[in-house]
Formats: sequence, C-alpha cells, structure tokens
Amino acid sequence: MAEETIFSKIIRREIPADILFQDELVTAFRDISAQAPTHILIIPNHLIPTINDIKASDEKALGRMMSVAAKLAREEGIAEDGYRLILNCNEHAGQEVFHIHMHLVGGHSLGPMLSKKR
Ligand code: DGP
Repeated sequence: MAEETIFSKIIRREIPADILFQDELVTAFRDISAQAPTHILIIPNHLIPTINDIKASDEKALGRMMSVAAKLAREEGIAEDGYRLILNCNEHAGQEVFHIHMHLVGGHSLGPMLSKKR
C-alpha cells in the first residue's frame, strides 16, 4: 500500500489549501510555492504515487485532470497566451510529493522547456 501524502489531507480538507476545483475524481489547488503568476496543482482524488503506477482504471481521473486544466486556464485568463502542464516522475524529474500532480503554470512567458544544465 502506498503511503498517503499531504495531498490526501488537502483533498479531505483536513489542512488548508486554496482549492479552486473539486469533483468526485480530481482536486485543484494553488501551489504553496508558486513559480509563475498562475501555478495550480491538479491531482486525482485517489492516491497514485507516480506516473509509473498508473493503471487503466485511472484513465478517467487522468483525463479529467486535463479537462480541468483547460477550464482553469480559461478562468485564470491565460488560455490564449498559453501555459505549460508539467508532470514530474521520480528523482531525475525532481518529484517531491508522491501523489501524482499536474502543475499548471502560466501568466508570463515561460522560457525554454528544459534547462540545459546537467
Ligand atoms: P513536485 O516537485 O512536482 O513533486 O512538486 C510538488 C509541489 O507541491 C511543489 O511545487 C510544492 C507543492 N506543495 C508541497 N506541499 C504543499 C502543500 O502543503 N500545499 C500546497 N498548496 N502545495 C504544496
């Protein structure tokens, strides 16, 4: 059994978060350490630790994460100028919280997709 993270407590509203959207499948809230004018995390309500753990039965929630990202981008007024959706998996990508989350970032020009540093 995968261990719950702080995100499960946010989903259950046991700890505070700026929740922008929640339905039976996903929850979206502002990132606590925003790296762009808009920085929202969109997560499945059930625990999937990493992208490597995705099963076919998760596809409905994962699809909902995408449509909620598009809806929130429109609501934030960044849809036309553009934005980036980021999913980090494990150490090389810098994943810190082991409950899948999609970062929705935008609000200014985001620069190159990847750092050239290695
Ligand atoms: P990642 O590196 O992809 O695992 O990103 C984790 C993100 O989660 C990071 O941008 C900060 C955010 N985060 C961590 N803990 C909390 C929290 O308690 N509340 C909120 N709103 N965001 C959090």
